[in-house]
Amino acid sequence: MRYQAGILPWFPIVGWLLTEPMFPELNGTEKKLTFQIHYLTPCLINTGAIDHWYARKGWTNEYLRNRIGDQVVTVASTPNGLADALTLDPVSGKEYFATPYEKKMPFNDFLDIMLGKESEYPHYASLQNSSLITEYKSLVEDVDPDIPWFTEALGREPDAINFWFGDSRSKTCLHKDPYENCYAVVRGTKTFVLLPPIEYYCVHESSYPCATYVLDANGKLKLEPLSGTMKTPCSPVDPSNPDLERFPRFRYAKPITVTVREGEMLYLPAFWMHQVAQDGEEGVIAVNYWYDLDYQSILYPTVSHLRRLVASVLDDQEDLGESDDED
Ligand SMILES: O=C(O)CCC(=O)C(=O)O
Repeated sequence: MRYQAGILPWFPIVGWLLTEPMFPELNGTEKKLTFQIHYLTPCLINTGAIDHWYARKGWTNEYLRNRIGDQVVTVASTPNGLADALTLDPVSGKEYFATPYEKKMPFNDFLDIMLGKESEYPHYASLQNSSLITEYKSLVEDVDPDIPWFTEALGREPDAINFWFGDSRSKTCLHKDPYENCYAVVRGTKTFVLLPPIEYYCVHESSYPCATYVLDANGKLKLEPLSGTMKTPCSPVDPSNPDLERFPRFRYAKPITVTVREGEMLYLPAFWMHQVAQDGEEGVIAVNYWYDLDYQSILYPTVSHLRRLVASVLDDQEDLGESDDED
């Protein structure tokens, strides 16, 4: 884990002081993990947590083709590889929160693209909504049904298990989720840029009208505004290359860059903002477990309050304070 911020290295010390009296029955590693969950800091687990998964060695291209090659899967496609992102429509000159074109294709054709076959647009198998259990259910036995120590610590089962397969042309824009996230990389490398919820002020979130990509008569992607939909809150900042003239509040942010390599897992607490890039010669495969947020805990009201405070000091952003959409 490479820290760009100065605050996180202190957390283990504070964590040790707090967990020592609180969890006397746990050993050192368990204490650290328990602290991470209770005190909401990300944690890179690089101690072979998923080495026992069949997927680690077994998900070769040949195996994937045999198992799911003929299956039709949903693949997200946008001209610039950014999905659910603030996008300038070149036709109207307006900015939209743009969702991707969802293409249905045999997994074999998608895999060919991941292995280098030319395609006009980036392709990313990033369906979510528990995609491992729906579209990729033939692979479900190859990973654990949950992360046992995490299930035990939270006292509940995962809400969703997602399968991700993409390449360096696709990137996930800065956003946050109301989920506790255990994110395991099976092939390639993912790079997360992280910001804690307290830095929400810095990311210039605003509400934008929605549009989605569709195919025009020539098979080209074009943006189609979605009429009658609510505006969607979204941050326009690229935290790995911020434009501080346009987004001056980002100068107060202390982004943390975490590289998650093959066989490693990132615990990403709920509401931490994250941008995700990826790199790998034969594409990048990951499986993640989303655990529902404990809405009874202090976290949800605290983050909502922070959001309202920020909205109240920025005169043009009252609607953000009213929004309950935490994505
Ligand atoms: O891997 C990605 O591209 C995005 C992952 C993500 O945003 C998440 O797990 O919440």
